[in-house]
Amino acid sequence: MILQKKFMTLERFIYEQEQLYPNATGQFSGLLHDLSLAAKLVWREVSKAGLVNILGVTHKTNTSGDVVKKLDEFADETVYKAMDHGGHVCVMASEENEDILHIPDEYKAGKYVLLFDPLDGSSNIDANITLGTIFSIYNRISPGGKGTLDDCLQSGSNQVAAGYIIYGTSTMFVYTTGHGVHGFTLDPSVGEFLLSHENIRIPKKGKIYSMNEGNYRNWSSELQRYVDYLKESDKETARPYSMRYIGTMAGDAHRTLLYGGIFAYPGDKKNPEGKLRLCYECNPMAFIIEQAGGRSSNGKQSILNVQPTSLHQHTPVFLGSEEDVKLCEEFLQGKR
Ligand code: P6P
Repeated sequence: MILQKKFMTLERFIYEQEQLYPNATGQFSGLLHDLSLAAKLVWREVSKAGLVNILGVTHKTNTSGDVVKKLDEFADETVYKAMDHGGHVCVMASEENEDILHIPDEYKAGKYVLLFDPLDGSSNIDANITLGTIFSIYNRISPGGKGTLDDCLQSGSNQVAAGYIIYGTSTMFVYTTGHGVHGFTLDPSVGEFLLSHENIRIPKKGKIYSMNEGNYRNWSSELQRYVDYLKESDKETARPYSMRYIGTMAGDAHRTLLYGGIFAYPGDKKNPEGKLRLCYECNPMAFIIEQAGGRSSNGKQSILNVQPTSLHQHTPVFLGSEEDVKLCEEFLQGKR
């Protein structure tokens, strides 16, 4: 067994980060603790999904028209119940629920706002392919009492933290509070997330592109030209690129964060705004990628500068290595 250089648990890391803020009340640390507990509870079910009657569908569809799987519903309820009584948040919003989620009257409302996609990639559940939970944390902007829709419709640049839990070959908790990106790997034998990827930096340029080419015929000619360019041979620019795509944004974005390259879910002629949700998927992932030295875009500007107007709105999303996303934008804007 290779012992960690520094045996640092997520709990200890959160505590040490809090010491950097003399005026910290501990609410933010408490929020992250509760979120890490929720992550372990979801992991416990995800890791044995094939053994219990939790696979399959609920015969419901969510706001985005996705079929709701039993594990989706379990993850959604687990995150909400882990977060609703700690006094850290004043309101929540989930990709699985049409409206904002209020804190029960019997509990204190806190100063933070939590948006989450409880189980990203649920179309992959029955095939045992990587899944994720994605979250964004904001300061409340409403004066007090119950949180409001406006608390949830803040631009991504207002995020105070963002992260994801990825349920893959191992389970990792990856997050940023605006001071770099750090990854913690779950050690099931002790039930702790241990620091395994301190201060993750994305390569400036990669050689992997990650998008669903099944939609190629519906893409703009500019995007088609960009993808065709990546497939041409040119040693100087390390082309052709390899294509990797698992259909779980958390998994594809995590690989892009570590290996570099570009992940995209573009708009197309049928769905000009694409499929991915601005508030639950694109904002948190854009914050993480930019904090790791990468770049995000909706084709025109950083995802973080888009002002949400509705909870479940979609956005085209391009994110990854700075040089790769910049080149993609040049093609999209007709400059190449
Ligand atoms: P497609 C999963 O359902 C998801 O919301 C994202 O996690 C993923 O990137 C995308 O949809 C996959 O969509 O159309 O390629 O199957």
